[in-house]
Amino acid sequence: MYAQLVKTSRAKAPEEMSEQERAFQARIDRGEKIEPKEWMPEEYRRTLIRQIGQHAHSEIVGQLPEGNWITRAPTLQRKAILLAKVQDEAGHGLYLYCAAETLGISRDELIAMLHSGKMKYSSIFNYPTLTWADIGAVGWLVDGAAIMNQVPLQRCSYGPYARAMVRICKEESFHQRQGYDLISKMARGTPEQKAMAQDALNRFWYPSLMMFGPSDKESVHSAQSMAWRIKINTNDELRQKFVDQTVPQAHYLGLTVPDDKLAWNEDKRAYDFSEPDWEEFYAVVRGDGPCNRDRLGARVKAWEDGAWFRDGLAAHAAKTRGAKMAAE
Ligand code: BYC
Repeated sequence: MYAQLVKTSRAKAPEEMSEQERAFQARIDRGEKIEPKEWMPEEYRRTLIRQIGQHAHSEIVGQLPEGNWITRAPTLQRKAILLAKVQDEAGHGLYLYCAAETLGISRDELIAMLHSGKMKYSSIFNYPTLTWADIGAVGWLVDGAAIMNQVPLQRCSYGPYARAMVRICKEESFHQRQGYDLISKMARGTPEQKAMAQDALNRFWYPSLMMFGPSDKESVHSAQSMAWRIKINTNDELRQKFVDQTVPQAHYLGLTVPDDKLAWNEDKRAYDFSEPDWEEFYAVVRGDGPCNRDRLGARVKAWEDGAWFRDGLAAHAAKTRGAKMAAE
């Protein structure tokens, strides 16, 4: 069902397309939405399964670094907020798995591919949350980067994905706001709290920049995905927007972005900044990040521990169906 795509850094040219593919591309160019039962090129379908599946997995795995802090939240209010946020992320995973299922793949298949390492999830969740300030940094930076990437996806060409994004983006903005609120309390707190906020920014800055994917010249899928409006912006465009939005927030909080080369460039009316360490990025994506084994191990264990419950649900559904049929 899912296969690794042929690596290509360019979009298919019109002369390489069949008549049907040209008509499909014309629909996309007119801004029409593609719906599940309509004809689509096989590669379009597979690209969507890859991206939506990876996005869904990111939401589910993304619960782990924050879930880790629910029992240690410093106040009842912070605990309630964090609980709501982590619960939202489970919901986002569900909308996205449902959107992927409209493309003819089951949730079980997607989850099996996550567990076997065949499908990815966002690199960011392979970094640990070491202190309470990290929960602020995750909301401020990680959710901030996520929104930057997801707002344009509300306009993507595939109807179910675009519609799922509308609700997800609304919830993500609450997530980002709570992170900013948390980190500002820390940044304006005691010297020790401010130091924790700075340390969290130091550790999460570059991993957050990596969330947008490799630089445009290394991005294998961007050209074709943008032609199909599965992606609306390039990785570098969104990374730049994120830096431009976040640096003034850091200044306002009295925190220092850990980048000696960071400077406002009046000509381009945007910041110049250092690229993340791409070797580290690829190592994390390959499975060699600080927490990859723990994260995947936790997901696999949760799946195995929940087998009795899924079996119970399936047995109950079969019984109810049987009773209904007998009554008809
Ligand atoms: N991490 O050709 P490229 C959240 C892979 S969750 C891992 O540029 P593409 C949240 C990429 O898959 C936010 N892998 O790819 C949840 C490809 O490998 P394959 C998640 C990455 O797809 C809980 C290769 O590198 N958001 O918000 O055109 C708590 C080449 O890359 C990453 C989404 O998933 C990465 N960061 O562009 C808090 C958004 N980047 O598949 C928050 C939807 C790249 O060929 N996804 N790779 O083996 C997208 O917008 C795009 O898929 C990406 C990558 C921009 C991420």
